Amino acid sequence: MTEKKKDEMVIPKDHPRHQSLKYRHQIIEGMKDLVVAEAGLIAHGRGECFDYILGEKTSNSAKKAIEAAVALLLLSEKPVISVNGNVAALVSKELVMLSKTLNAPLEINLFYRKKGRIEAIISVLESAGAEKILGRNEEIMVEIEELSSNRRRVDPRGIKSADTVFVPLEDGDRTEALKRIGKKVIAVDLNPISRTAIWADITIVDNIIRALPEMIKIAGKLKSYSKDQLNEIISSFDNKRTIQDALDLIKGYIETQKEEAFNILK
Ligand code: PTJ
Repeated sequence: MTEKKKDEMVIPKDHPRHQSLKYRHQIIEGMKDLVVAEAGLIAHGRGECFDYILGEKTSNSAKKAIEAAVALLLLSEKPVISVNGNVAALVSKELVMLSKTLNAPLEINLFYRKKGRIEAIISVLESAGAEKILGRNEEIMVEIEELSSNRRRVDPRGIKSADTVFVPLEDGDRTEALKRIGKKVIAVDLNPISRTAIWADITIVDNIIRALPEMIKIAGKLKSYSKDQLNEIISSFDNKRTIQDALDLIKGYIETQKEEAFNILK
């Protein structure tokens, strides 16, 4: 983001929703720069809403999912990290760091393929230190037939031949399609009952903004683990439990907030 743009969006540090407003502005600026699709603003708003009712922090259950996700990525022969506009705008540096730590390439894969978006995202990732970015060369792209959206166009060196695909926040049809063609899927999604969340092998119900730094931290730790230790983490993980925990958390949060609200309203 340029200095001028930063000045335009000064948010007082003591504002109670400073962090949230900061990321909103990143998404808005990202949209002006073509990094983020117009619909990305709506997706972000939906995410904010779920984050709010999850208490805006990484739950212990999400931490377990993060650990399992990192273990699976470390054990995979050909892991790949899929990048869309929202994640590029919000966590580009973290994407690059995670990609380097796990030796998993970044592949740009978009739902809305407006002209200029791929180039805009490449520019953001390169500024964040990315050296190799897949999904940029239209001539070599192939299709996943099981998928009808724009996301069917994938890089033969990346998603097409990967055994594990990490899909940070996105629409649901791709996870289903990837599962049908035998891929392992790890997703980050604040909505625990989205199709992505339900279909993924490992669902991290958390904000991408908190989940990626945590993944980088855990990757640093698990890199020295043996295959047996990593397998042990995966076999003791239960994704159904993760979804259940997130829904319980939401129920509990709403109950507490209801009590507090009615204390004021009475
Ligand atoms: O850049 P493109 O063209 O590939 O398009 C990206 C978007 C996000 C616009 C596209 O994939 C889309 O429309 O997604 P959906 O169907 O709106 O789904 C987005 C999901 O991500 C929803 O379940 C949101 O709750 C969730 N979400 C939004 N922001 C975050 C999030 N999950 C985690 N962290 C967030 N910050």
